[in-house]
Amino acid sequence: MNEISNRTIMVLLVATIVISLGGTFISLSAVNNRLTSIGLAPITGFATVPNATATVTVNTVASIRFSAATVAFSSGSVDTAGGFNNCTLSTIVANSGCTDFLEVSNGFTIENDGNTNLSVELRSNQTAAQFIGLGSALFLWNVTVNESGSCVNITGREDVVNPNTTADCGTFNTSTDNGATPCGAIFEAVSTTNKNICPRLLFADANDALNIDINISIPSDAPTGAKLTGLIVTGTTT
Ligand SMILES: [Ca+2]
Ligand SMILES: [Ca+2]
Repeated sequence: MNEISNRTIMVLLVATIVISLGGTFISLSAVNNRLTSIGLAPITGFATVPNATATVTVNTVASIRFSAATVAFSSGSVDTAGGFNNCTLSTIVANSGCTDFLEVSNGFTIENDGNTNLSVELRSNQTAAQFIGLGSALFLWNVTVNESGSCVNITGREDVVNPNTTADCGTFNTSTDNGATPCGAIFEAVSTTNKNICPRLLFADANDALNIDINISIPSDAPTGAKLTGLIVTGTTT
């Protein structure tokens, strides 16, 4: 004998209730007609069935935060005595052509701490020239997934952060990505207008974080002094 599906059970249950209520209505109508015909008030009250319900509505919260919000290379200078014209500071590879600056091995991390998937955009509040004070300076960024599978596109393909590293290219599947370029430049110049770095950053805590690494090149003739710049991330419900 075939098992009856849940769907079929539900349909039958609904049909049974409709028939039962219909029968009650017909019976009440007959009684009321009879009461009215003999000058009595019709039945207007209905028995109430006590019940209790508990309801909880979880509202959608779009929220994103920097879980690692500071990169500080401290102070230093270009190693001109060593023959370098530029000092390159990076959160991915060792500094190069520099003296005294700190090695920083972790960039920024952003995390989706709400309960809805987010499209993520990133911008810098300064260009390289504004940040370092010289047009030949470089200020570059790179985005990678901090937890595997954190960022997907609308069809669910993973590792679609942009710009990304060659490490992300290995999982690219040409058959499911409509021929789009799998990997951007490893580092690219920061943008002072919003750039989408992840079409859909997931919210479940195990897979909800992105890395933003930076690379700064300081020419030997850059003006001295403390330099400070900011990155602004925007998450939009998708
Ligand atoms: Ca996480
Ligand atoms: Ca989360």
